[in-house]
Amino acid sequence: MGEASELFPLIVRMDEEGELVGDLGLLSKQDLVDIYREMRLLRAFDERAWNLQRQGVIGTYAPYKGQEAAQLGATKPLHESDWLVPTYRDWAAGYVRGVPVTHGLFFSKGHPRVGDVPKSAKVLPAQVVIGAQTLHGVGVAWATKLRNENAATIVTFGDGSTSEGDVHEAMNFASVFSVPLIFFCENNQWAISVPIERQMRAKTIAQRALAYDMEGFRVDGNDYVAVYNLVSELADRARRGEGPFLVEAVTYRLGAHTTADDPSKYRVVADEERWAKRDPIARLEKFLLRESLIDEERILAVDAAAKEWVDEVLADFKAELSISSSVLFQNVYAEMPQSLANQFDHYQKRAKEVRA
Ligand SMILES: Cc1ncc(C[n+]2csc(CCOP(=O)(O)OP(=O)(O)O)c2C)c(N)n1
Ligand SMILES: [Mg+2]
Repeated sequence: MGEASELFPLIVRMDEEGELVGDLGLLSKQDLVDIYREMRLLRAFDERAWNLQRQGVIGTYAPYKGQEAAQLGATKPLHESDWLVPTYRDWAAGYVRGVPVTHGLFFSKGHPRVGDVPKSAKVLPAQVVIGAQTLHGVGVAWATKLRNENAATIVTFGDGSTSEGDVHEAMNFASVFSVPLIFFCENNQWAISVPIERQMRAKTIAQRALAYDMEGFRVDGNDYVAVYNLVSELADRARRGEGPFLVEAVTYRLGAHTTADDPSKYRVVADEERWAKRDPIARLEKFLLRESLIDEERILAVDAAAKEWVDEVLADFKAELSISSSVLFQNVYAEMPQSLANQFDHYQKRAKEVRA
């Protein structure tokens, strides 16, 4: 067998200097201006969420800082009929699909609102049991296949998740039943404090596709242009019945695992600095500046827009915090069974008594 690096070469279209080493494919220069702005807004939200935890407003939060190109590249090409099955770090991906970004904050508070994913979004609630969502992803994809829905499903998971049995079962099942699914691994190099080298002996995650007779791809996860074009092609192929596929998006968790973590205890600064240079937003900015698609004035305008947007989003969040806990009863079953309806009735009567 050849070396994994030869079998699964890293797909790059825009390098860390913002130089195009491939073409833009399906994207236009204007698309990149727009995506730069959106990533900056989402980055500002993520940074503010971190501060909110420090202020005691929310509980534990898992930042996606550094993984914006992977998450947006994985979801922007999807069609309305497609599904996303995400994790606790995929708030930027969910946002693209129509889930309010504030769900990340509700999630961190254990607030019932987080189970209230808009039905039109076709997104499952964020999974925190490592790897378990890959099985759900197979189920969703299989269901769309049985119903002839012409839909692709993308399930996101981390590098650490690939050590879980669930992920292997999901890949085997998906392959045996040829489901229209993209396994999208955000390899951010770390599973909390465990580096990828301690997670597996294999050189790449993509090469695991061979074991399931799937096509596997290794893409620069900090290169929006590369991720977008790859996922776009694979989602088309999945809808045509050619799935499943495995994508390893090579990226880096620029922040801590969560607000409860301190990476200075286990990471070296040189490594963090090396990856900071590969920041997906910085490389887009370099490209756009060089092409005169943005200028310093425009960058300042995006800064201001980001602050304004985050302020608005947080105002919505605060307004919705006091939502009635009755939503706890309402997002469990499609149709509430009688036993739960009885409990709901009892709860409402008691709530009224307590208020009186
Ligand atoms: C089944 C299970 N085991 C352990 C944990 C605790 N845990 C939470 S996050 C995490 C690391 C996951 O790493 P990775 O899959 O790389 O995702 P990342 O957090 O880097 O996005 C672990 C072990 C869990 N949530 N679920
Ligand atoms: Mg990880």
